[in-house]
Amino acid sequence: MKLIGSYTSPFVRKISVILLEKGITFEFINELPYNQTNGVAQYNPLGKVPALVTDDGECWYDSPIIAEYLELLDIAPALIPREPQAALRIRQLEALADGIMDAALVSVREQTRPVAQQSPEELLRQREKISRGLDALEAYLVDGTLKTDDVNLATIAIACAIDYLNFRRVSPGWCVDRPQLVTLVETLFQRESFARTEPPKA
Ligand SMILES: N[C@@H](CCC(=O)N[C@@H](CS)C(=O)NCC(=O)O)C(=O)O
Repeated sequence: MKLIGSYTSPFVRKISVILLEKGITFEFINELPYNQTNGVAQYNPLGKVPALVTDDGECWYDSPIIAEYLELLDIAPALIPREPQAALRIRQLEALADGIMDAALVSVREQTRPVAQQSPEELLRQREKISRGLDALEAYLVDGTLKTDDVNLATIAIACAIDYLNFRRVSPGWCVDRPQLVTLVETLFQRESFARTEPPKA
């Protein structure tokens, strides 16, 4: 299997962690999707990473679809429950974490523009999405929908999203008043799959 991605993408990290947790061997093809010339479009017409190429040459994108594909291989540990309603809940929480990644990514891209062209309103809009998303996740931990020692698709996505906030210094105060979320991600960060996929220090 080949994973096409970049080492700093939280979406790619989510898939790398899943592959490592399931013990699936893969080759990492490093592509930088924001570079003027890159090879991503041959795997995903949208030019986004991650993309996964199977040993049969089939190509899968984007990250929730890749996660679903990997789950269909039926390799332990299961990261999505079998019961449809419970599975839907986990996928919705994954979508929430992915949305936090999207908002962080938009903020980072906005801040790469010359200061005079940056939109403070847009940056605020994205910060508010992140803040509401994190509050919702904390509430799911408080009401028991999620547990701080769960290892599943949702918690993996959440930890990847939060470590991307740390890495890019977006919403640096995210941990204030969100103690359950802090415990969840600190627990996950101790796993080998997270240690091995830490984004490179700049
Ligand atoms: N919904 C997609 C989002 C992937 C995504 O936005 N990837 C970024 C890197 S973190 C990318 O490749 N961006 C390139 C672009 O937008 O042109 C997924 O879950 O795979």
